Amino acid sequence: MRYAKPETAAEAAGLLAAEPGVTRILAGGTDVMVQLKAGMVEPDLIVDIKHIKGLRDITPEAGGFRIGAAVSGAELGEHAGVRALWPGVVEGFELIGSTQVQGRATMAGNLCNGSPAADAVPGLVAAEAMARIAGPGGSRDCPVADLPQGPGRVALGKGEFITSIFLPARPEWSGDAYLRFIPRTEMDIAVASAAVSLTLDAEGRVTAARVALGAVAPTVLLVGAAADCLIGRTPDAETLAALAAACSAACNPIDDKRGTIAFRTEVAGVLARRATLIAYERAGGRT
Ligand SMILES: Cc1cc2nc3c(=O)[nH]c(=O)nc-3n(C[C@@H](O)[C@@H](O)[C@H](O)COP(=O)(O)OP(=O)(O)OC[C@H]3O[C@@H](n4cnc5c(N)ncnc54)[C@H](O)[C@@H]3O)c2cc1C
Repeated sequence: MRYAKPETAAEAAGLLAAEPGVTRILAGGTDVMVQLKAGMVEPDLIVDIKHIKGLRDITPEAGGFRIGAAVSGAELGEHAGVRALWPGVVEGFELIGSTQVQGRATMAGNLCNGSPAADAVPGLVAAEAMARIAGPGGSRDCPVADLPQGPGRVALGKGEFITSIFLPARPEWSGDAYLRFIPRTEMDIAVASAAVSLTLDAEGRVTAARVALGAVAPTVLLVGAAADCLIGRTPDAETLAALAAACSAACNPIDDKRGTIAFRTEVAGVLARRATLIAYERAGGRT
């Protein structure tokens, strides 16, 4: 197993593209080191991206923020600007692991590990976040929502890796929120989760909405039918019941010791309803 510490994205992409064997990116290492130790993977080449210029930066851009792929949960959580603009994205990422894990784990790593239960991903999808991807052919931008392909699989080509994630600007009267259900209070994997991002008009009616669910299908689900229930309305009981039903209808979960299909399906709707109310309040709406 070889270890490389490139200083540019082009160098990293070149190394990854040229390696015929198994490659892994080392960002925070909170998944990859665990997998190595457990013998789940034995890469021929590990490419550490933490030394590439700019990958540890959080940069204001076009009213939003560009977050380098090596920025940790702790670094993001301490950034007042991102926290104020996208509190739901930050709270999803901050639920990951412990203080130690937060000091290392990255959002791009959480996304690229490909877990259907990854806590950072629903918030990013609800936020319409864009991933900037470097590869042997240069750089491209892709919606985060289009990357997950199934457990352990993401839509990245040979030699490609994420260099940053862009969280866009948002209009006045906007808010987002993320909630998950776990059987204990921390250090567990989501049994179901929901992220909601809303924009309101001056009367408190929803003008734009995105609802994303985690852990209830092979990939994160963007539930357009749930968002449609909110448009033009305030989150009254009838609207929230319709939203919860749309979320439950979209679920296609597994049945395992941590949650049955029926439980996950029900809880996804409950979480989406509750996250909607939090996002609504953060957007300045009054319930
Ligand atoms: C004790 C513990 C508790 C945890 N709790 C949770 C939890 O509650 N919720 C949760 O969602 N997760 C949890 N996790 C997993 C979480 O820490 C990881 O998913 C983390 O976010 C991955 O980021 P990383 O930077 O550590 O990735 P790494 O481990 O460095 O990499 C993970 C994978 O992503 C790939 N990768 C990394 N960065 C990139 C990139 N920029 N471009 C392309 N591919 C890339 C790597 O090749 C590798 O396959 C936990 C882990 C531990 C050890």
